[in-house]
Formats: sequence, C-alpha cells, structure tokens
Amino acid sequence: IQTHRLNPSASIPASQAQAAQAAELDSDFLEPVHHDLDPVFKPPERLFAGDVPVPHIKSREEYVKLYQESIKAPSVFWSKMASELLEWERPPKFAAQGGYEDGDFSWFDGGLINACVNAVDRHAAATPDKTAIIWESDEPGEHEHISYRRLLIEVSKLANVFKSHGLRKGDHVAIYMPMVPEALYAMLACARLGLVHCVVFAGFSADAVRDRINDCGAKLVITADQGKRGGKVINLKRTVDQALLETPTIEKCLVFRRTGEFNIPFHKGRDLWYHEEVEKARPVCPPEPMHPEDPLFILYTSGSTGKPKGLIHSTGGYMLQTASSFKYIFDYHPSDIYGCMADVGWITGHSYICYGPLTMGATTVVFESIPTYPDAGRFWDCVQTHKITQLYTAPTAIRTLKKFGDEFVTKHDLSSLRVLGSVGEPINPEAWQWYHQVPGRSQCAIVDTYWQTETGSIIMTPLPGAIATKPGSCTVPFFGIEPVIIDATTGAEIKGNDVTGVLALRMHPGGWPSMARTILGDHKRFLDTYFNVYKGYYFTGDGAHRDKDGYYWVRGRVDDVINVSGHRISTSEVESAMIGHPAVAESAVVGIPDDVTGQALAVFVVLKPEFDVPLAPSPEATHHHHIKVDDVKKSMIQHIRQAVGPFAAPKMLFLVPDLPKTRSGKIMRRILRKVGGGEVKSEEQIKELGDLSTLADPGLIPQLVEIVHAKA
Ligand code: 6R9
Repeated sequence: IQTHRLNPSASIPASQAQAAQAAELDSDFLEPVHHDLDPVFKPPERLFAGDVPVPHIKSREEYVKLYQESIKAPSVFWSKMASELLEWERPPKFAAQGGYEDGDFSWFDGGLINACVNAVDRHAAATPDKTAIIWESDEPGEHEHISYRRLLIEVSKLANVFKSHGLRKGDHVAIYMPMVPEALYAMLACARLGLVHCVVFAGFSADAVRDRINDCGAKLVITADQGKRGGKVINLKRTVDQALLETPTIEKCLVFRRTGEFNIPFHKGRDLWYHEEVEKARPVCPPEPMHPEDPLFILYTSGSTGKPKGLIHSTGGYMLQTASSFKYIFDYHPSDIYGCMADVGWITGHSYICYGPLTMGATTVVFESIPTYPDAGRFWDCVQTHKITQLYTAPTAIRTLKKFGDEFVTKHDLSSLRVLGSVGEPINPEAWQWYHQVPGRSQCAIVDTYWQTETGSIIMTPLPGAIATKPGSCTVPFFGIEPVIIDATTGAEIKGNDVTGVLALRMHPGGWPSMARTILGDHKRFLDTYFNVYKGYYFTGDGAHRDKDGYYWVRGRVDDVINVSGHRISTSEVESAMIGHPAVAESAVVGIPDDVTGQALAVFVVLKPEFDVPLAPSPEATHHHHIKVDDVKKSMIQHIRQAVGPFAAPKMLFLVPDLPKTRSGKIMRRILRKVGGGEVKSEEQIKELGDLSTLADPGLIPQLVEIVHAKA
C-alpha cells in the first residue's frame, strides 16, 4: 500500500530511478504561476534612522558581493566566518572536503570544537550578567531571566548528572520536554559531553516516542511530570511511561517537576527526579573537545515513506551556519531581545531558539504558551513586556491572529520590533501584508525564511537592510546556497526567469556547512532521497517559482509530505497507522487547502467487508446508523492521534466504497485532493479532473463527490 515515490530501490540505477521519480511527481504546486504585479517593499527606512543599530548588510550590492564570494569560494568564505564567529579548541586545517556522490562531505577537518562552549561558556566569561534566556511561562505575567553565568552552572550540573549515570561521549539521549529552560539545559548538557540529543516534540504520542527512542537507541530520556500549554495540562510522564514499556535501551528516566500537581508513579531504579539529581551535582564540568563532524543531534522528520527519518547534524558546520544565519537574517545586535515562538521539538527551535542565538551570545525567549492564551494578544504582550526586537513565528499563527482582529495587536507598544520572521510553510500575501502593516506598523523588515530540517539553517530569505521584499516570496538565497528550478518530467534544470518547477540546490564540493550528514542507520536512504533524485543537486521536495526578478516563491511539497500548521506529516505514516485500526481495509491520506493551517489532512477509508456501516447518510438511515458511522470515524481519528500525535488528527475522514486507482493499482491522489478539497461538485467539474481513462472504475468518482458533499 505504501508508495515509495522518492526512494528508488537499491536495484534501480539512479538515472532510471530518476526518470521514474520525475514522471510520478503529481502536484498542483508544479503548475505555472505568474507574479508580475506584486507590490515591492524596500527595506524599512527606520533601520537606517540612527536610533536603532545599523544593519550588518546595508544594501543589495553588499549582499550580492558577499553572496558571490560564498558561491565562488565556499571554503574561503566559510573559513573566514568560522574564525570570526566560533571559538575553536583547535582551529581546523581544512574547510569543505568530500562530495555528494557518496555523501562523505565534511567541514573543518582537523579542528576541535565544543558546541556548549560556543553557546554558553564564552559568554558566561565575557558577559556573565547578560540574560541568556527569558522564560515566558504559560501563565501570563510569570517569567524568569536566566543569565549566561547561571546558564553555565545549570548546564554543567546537568552534564555531571548525565555523567554520574554512566553516559559517555557518543551515547544517545532522548528529550521529551515542555518549553522550559531545562529543555535547553538538557540539549546543551548533551553537547558539552558529546552526547547526541534527540528531542522529540512533546505533542508526539507514546507510540511515536517509543519508535523514535528505539530507532536511536537512547539510554536516557528526560521529561517532565506535566507540561502546560494554553492553560491545559499535558501528562508527559504518563506518555513516557507508556512508551518505556517497550524501549529496551532506556536505563534512566530523568523527570523535571514542572507542575508538581500530579502524583506520578515512579519506577524504582529507573526514574529520577531532576531537582534531586541536580542538587547533588557539582557546577563545574569540563567540556569534551569534539571533532567538527561528530554528531550534535538527531532530529526525526517525516519523509515520503512511513518510517520517520532520523537526520543527523554535525557539530562544526551546524554551529557555524546557525550562528551566521542568525546574525545576518535577524540582523542581530548585542542589545537585542530575540523571540522565536516555535517549539524546541522542531528544527526551528534547535537552530533559532537554542544554538543560533546562544552561539551569538544573544538573549533568547523560551515561550511555553500558545499565541491565543489567554487571548490573541499574547505575542504582543510579550513583545511589550520584554521589548522584543525580532519576533519569529509561523504563517499559521499569523493567520490565526489576523482573524481575531487588529485590536489585540494595536493596544500594545510594539516600538521595540525591527524584524518579523516567518517560517514553516508558504505565507500567503494577505497574511504577509497584515504582519507587515499591523504588528510591523510598516516599519519592520519581514523575513520570510525558507529552509528545512535537512538544511539545518535558513537557505532562502531576504536580509533586513538589503533586500526588497514581495509578500509571499522568500526572495533570494542565503550565503552559500544556489537554488535551481528543475523540470519535473525531464529532470533538466530550467534556466532563466519566470519559471516554475521542482526546487533543488546545486551541489558544489561540501555544499553548505549545516547540511544534515546522514539518516541514522540508513545512509543509502539519505543519498537516494536527497542526492540521487536529480544528479548534482540536492532535492528539496518542494515546488517553486522563480519570478521575472529572480525572486523565489516556494509553493509547497511535491512529494507525499503534508504541511499542517508547519508540521511535516507523511501521508504514508498516517496510512500505515490507519492499517492498524481493526475496521480499516485500506486508506489514502491527502492534503487539502485550509485557511488557517495551510493544509489539512483528509482521509479516505475503505472498511473491511465485515464492518457494514452505511457509507453515506441515506434518507432511510436511522438514528442508530448515524451513531455507528460517527463512532467508527471517531475511533479512527483517535487511533491516528494515538499512533502519531494529536497534530496529525485529520480534518476530514470519509468512508468510501473504494479508492480511485489506476489499472495498475496506484492510488490517484490528485483526484482525492481535488474531491476532498470540495472543489468538485458538478458533472462538468468531474470532467475537468482531466484524463480519467486510466482509472480502473470511473464510476467511483461521482460516488466520492456525493460522499464528500453529504458530509459538508
Ligand atoms: C524550517 C522548517 C520544511 C518544509 C519545506 C517547505 C516548508 C518551510 C517555508 C516553507 C515556504 C517558507 N517551508 N519554510 N515553505 N516558505 N518560508 O519548517 O523545517 O519542518 O523540516 O519543514 O516546510 O515545504 O520543505 P521542516
């Protein structure tokens, strides 16, 4: 049932796999678009008015010059940056080495570096009293400042706790934490000792936690009794307890007391209280000198197949590019207060809450709550209270807040803001304009930052003082990145402007420093997914348009990944979860457009014959029947929540007599996307679906249309 569209199997030569792959890409995001009449916004004059720090990059010319340098001589460019921005235990002998054919690329061989020293120690020495972390609790009005001096002490103590329980360089540690400073302490304590952390987003279910722990073989998991989000309590320890029933590698479970309100069961010999352990530990812990290519962390993300990919990031290259991108893209200056509202469970949290800002010695906000708690003014209340200068959030949050109206924004003093960032999914021009005009008061630079878990740091973005913006476009490449548009059917690069196709990045030796190095335990899958699809390029999985001015417009995934509120969800991951439900014979999951979440999941389910519930409410349907259908659907949605996590709950679930398939048995997802999205109503519109001649049963389509509309 699973489709391995982007993972050509071992026996197929790359060129052949490439052709097959190219021919199978089936996405509306590859259809041509035009952007001829878009408004253009110059960098805000206020950035140069004198009362705020002058931008690092002051003009387009300055950007172009640096960009050209970064492309022509990447090793020279990044080596210079590496000695400017990082502290090396021993300076590297080389910059980029190796290549993409085998994925043996490396950066900064011969050097020694510790990520924690770069993010903590050197600032604790230089600016000990500077605030490293502002923790904004779920409850408004409750916040805490943690200085660099204190950060070093907390991190060192925790590192000693890890040591005292036998953890050594190279061991894996799972982190399943709410948004509290201790989540960052845990990451940094791992980095200090050369332990490889694997943060699992606290919204994942017990099954998902178990699978990730088992895939990475973590020895220790660190969690909290409970988490708090939007006034609601989340029983993290309970989820971990359930996951740990089937995780043979876990020896210890360290529990941070966040609420203390719940009498959690403790497993003797396995569970330990964070506060008790830390109390015993000494606040001095020598950092482990690491090779720049030593793994810093593993982070799971969804791909085209059901099994999540554990991407591995390096130490040196990752630290360098997160720090440099943070500096230039958010135009960071030492007096700034920077607030990224993401969660550390995602790459955005790793790179732009923890490592990027702290490596630059910045003050970074750790935000525990949600944008709408206690009301839709929460972000702006934070901006006013902490005098935030750069705010970084996702289009889904921006669209949600826009719906609540301007008053929640305008009643706050937002004069501290200079840069407003967006990440996670394409931002629609209306949301962009609102972000610019209302929270930004037309005085802030909007940076729509495009990147991925795989790229480690932002790869396309405007720079605040240098690049004019267009609402909805991530504009131009960051240093070291060479985007190209590829024709999906021929696999050839499309030159020139005003073109649409698959977005890829041209590979030159070494690529860029923060690229993921492999997929844990599956290097072949790594090469096949990213480098063997289009030879000589890194394949992003997104469709994009390059407009007449050379600006990029990323349109969305062209593979089997659905982006719901910026969360990457694999269709086949949800489909394989569905198969575990006793009533399901077969299912297909597609992404449909949604005003707030960008995309939403629609699930089409074929029941096993023995489950004979009526598929659509009919005039004769009794009350009893309705309940039965609803119960079945509810249990399926519950099943997905349990197998993947609540964020993967489908918006729509349809019980259908069959799935539209080609005669060769391939599900025609294009049809399901259109029908599920409610676009198809009339017979004419069915005809407009295009060539249905390959369908095994064309009579099925009107039935699907009827079922979808009976629901709505
Ligand atoms: C950082 C992050 C990556 C996917 C990516 C793309 C989408 C992210 C975007 C964007 C358009 C932007 N995406 N930022 N699309 N414009 N500014 O989100 O990583 O969770 O791995 O998701 O998100 O589709 O391929 P990740």
